[in-house]
Formats: sequence, C-alpha cells, structure tokens
Amino acid sequence: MSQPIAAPARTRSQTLQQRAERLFPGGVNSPVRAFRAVGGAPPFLESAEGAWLTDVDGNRYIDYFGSWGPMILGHAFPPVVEAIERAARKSASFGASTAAEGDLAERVIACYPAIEKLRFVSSGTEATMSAIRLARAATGRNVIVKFEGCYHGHADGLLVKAGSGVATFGIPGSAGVPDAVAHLTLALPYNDLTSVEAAFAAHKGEIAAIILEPVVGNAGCIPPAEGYLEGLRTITRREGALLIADEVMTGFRLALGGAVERYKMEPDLITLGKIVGGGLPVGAFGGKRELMDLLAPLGPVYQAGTLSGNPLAMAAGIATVAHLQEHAGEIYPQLEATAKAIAEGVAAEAAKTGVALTTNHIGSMWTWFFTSNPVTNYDEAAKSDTAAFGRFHRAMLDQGIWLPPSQFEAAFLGAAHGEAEVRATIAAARAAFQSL
Ligand code: KE4
Repeated sequence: MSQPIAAPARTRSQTLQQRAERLFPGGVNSPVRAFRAVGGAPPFLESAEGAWLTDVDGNRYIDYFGSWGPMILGHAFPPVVEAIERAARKSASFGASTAAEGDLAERVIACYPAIEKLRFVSSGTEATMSAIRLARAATGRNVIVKFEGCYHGHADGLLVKAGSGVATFGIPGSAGVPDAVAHLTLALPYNDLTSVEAAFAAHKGEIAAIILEPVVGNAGCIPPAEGYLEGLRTITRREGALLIADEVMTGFRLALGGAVERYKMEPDLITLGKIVGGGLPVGAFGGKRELMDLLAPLGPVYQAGTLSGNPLAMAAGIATVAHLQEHAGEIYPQLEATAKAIAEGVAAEAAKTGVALTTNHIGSMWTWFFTSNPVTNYDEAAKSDTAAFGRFHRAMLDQGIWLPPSQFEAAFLGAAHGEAEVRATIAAARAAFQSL
C-alpha cells in the first residue's frame, strides 16, 4: 500500500528562492541546481558536515551529490578547513607565484604519471577549453571529436549536439553557439568504435583530438565497454590525433589516478577539476612536456587566469590530495564497498516493488536509471522514465536523502558515508518506491 511521503517545512528556503529568482536567472548560479529536471523547489543549504547537509530550515539530508564530486572526504573535513584558514590569514590571493602551486602540482604528477607538466585554472570548463586549444595548436588541425552524453563544461565548441550522421559536423547544443563553431565538432555515440573509424575516414587529417569522459558521469554513470578506451587510443595514435581524458569528475574519484589509472589509459592530455581543489575552484590540464611547453609564455598558445593557482584553492587541494594519497589503501576500497551496498540495496528495493531500474555503478559513483534496459550510451539513458526519476527524487529528498537532481547525473558518496547512511538510504528508498 503506497504511503504518501510528507515534505518537511521549508519556509525559509521558499523565501530565499523568491529573492534568488529576482537576482539570478532561474534563481541559481548553475542551471542543474534549479531542480527543473525533477520538479519541486530546491532547499537552500546552510551548512554541511561529513555525509550530512543542513538546509536553512534545519532539515538534514544525506548528501549524494557531494558538490558534484569534490567532497570525497566529506564536508568540512578538518584538515581541509584548517588548511584554508591558515592560507586565508596570509591573504586570499596574490596573482604571483607561490610554493603551494608546486606542492599541489607535484602531488598531481605523482598520481598521474602521464602528466609531466600541468597548468592550474579555476574550473573544469577552463581546463577542457585550454586542452582543446593546445591540441589544435599541437596538431595544426581544427576538428574535435566528443561523445553524446559527455559534458566537458560550457565552452562554445563543446556545447554541440550530434549532426544528422556520425560523420556530419555537430549542431549547436545551445543558443549563442555559432554554426561555424559547432561545425568544428563531431558528436559521436559513446561506446561505439565504428562511428569513430567512420569519422576519421570522412575527415582524414582534420581531427585534432578526441575528448571524452573515460567513465561518463554526465549522462548518468556509463562505464566504457570492454576494449573501447584501448580502441580510441589505437585510432588516435594511427591518425595523429590527440586523446584527451576529461577526468574533471573521475579524477581522484575512481582511483588515486582516476580512470586513467583504473583503465591503464595513456592519454596525451588529462583535464582535472572538482576533487583536485577540495571544493574550492580549481581545474587543471596537463600532459607531456613537449605539448605543455607550447603554452605562453614559452610557446605560441595563449592561456591565462587571474586566480589560477589561488593560494586558498591550492591549500584545499593539497590537504585533500595529501589525505587521499596517505590513506588510498583504505579509502578507495571503503568508498567502493559503501557505494555498492547503497546502489545494490536500493536496486533490490525497486525489484521488490516491481519498479524497473537499471543500476550502473563503478567506484564511488553510480546511477539508477528508471528503465529495464541496459544503459551503455546516451540514447539508451534517454529512454529512462525521467518523470518517475523525478518522483523518486522528491520522495527521497522529503525523507532526508539528497540525490543529484537529474536522471542524467551520477550520484557520489564520500569517506564519511557509513553503515548508518546505507541503512537510512535503503529504508527511504523502500518507502519511496512504494509511494511512486
Ligand atoms: P566546471 O566548469 O563546472 O568546473 O567543470 C565542467 C566539467 C567538465 N568535465 C566534466 C566531466 C564535468 O562533469 C564538468 C562539470 N560537471 C557538472 C556536473 N555533472 C557540474 C555541475 C554544474 O554544472 O553545476
């Protein structure tokens, strides 16, 4: 018998939302936060600690979006907080070189041997945008290949949808993106090497690089098929194109060395973000010395940033990466076991109530797709019952479980999630499925 789930009082959030809608488009500073994909009004958050969020009305939630990935050690992790406090006392920003940049860079390189040199920026968008400019300069080619369902930030050339055929250039995925820019990007189906071969055959000598999320998170979680990543490396090497692993989401998440370590990838360039900044604005891109030395002031490729290498962000990144490096042996297995318990425990509740669910899970990221079919690419993910996901999301939120507010996002957990959170989440899912 389905029991309706009562929403807790959120009057202060509603007041803040009304003001926010007068100040920001949609009331938010990033679209997904508006909850348009799941319905309902987003609670405003006041604070968070460990695995738990507290909204401005005092309601508490177990956090499964983790600031979209960065909070792998949990919120307000003391070593990170103390590092930021110490740095802040010495000024928030210099716009000049500091030792901290080198300290974090050395840690990144220790985790990513494929990176000989890197550059810090302030977002994942800047990292991927800069990596693409570098790839075009290095190869003298203009065309970029991306994959449907992969999101790499909002640089014009990456907001592109697939054209009519796999070898036809993309069409703008957003207003304001000129056709001329979209026509330099090919958007292909993920997990399909045949389409990649066809694209290179149709655009011989024109493709500068392939950029991909090695494990897709932005269509919901979709792992690479057996042999797919290896196939991309073989094709790009043969065709003289670069392979860019966008690890903004998966970096330091799937392993200390991200998907590159987990799948033994050999990319030419790697982009990072999220976890590398410990929750503060940091992006990074890096690779072989001869590629990176094309960047100004050494080389002809211009790239810059007022707050690149910001001392507070470096401090948060160093504290986060240092802790992950020191405790990798226990943290990653624990993250994986907890995520597996939650992903599979909730899927079992769905099965008991006859709700069709496909669960994709890897490391400490997963997605419950509301479909009974396998999800190996974006088209299959798009067949999910997004309305049912919306109802599930609301039912979970009203029981204190905050899932990412879109069927096409991955859920994350951090080192502070434990047995109690697993039990509470599965119990809430049981009630949620019964209420759908
Ligand atoms: P940012 O510019 O948002 O820091 O990073 C862009 C980006 C690049 N590459 C990957 C693989 C990413 O996942 C992202 C950003 N991720 C989204 C959530 N899936 C950010 C959330 C948002 O847009 O508010």
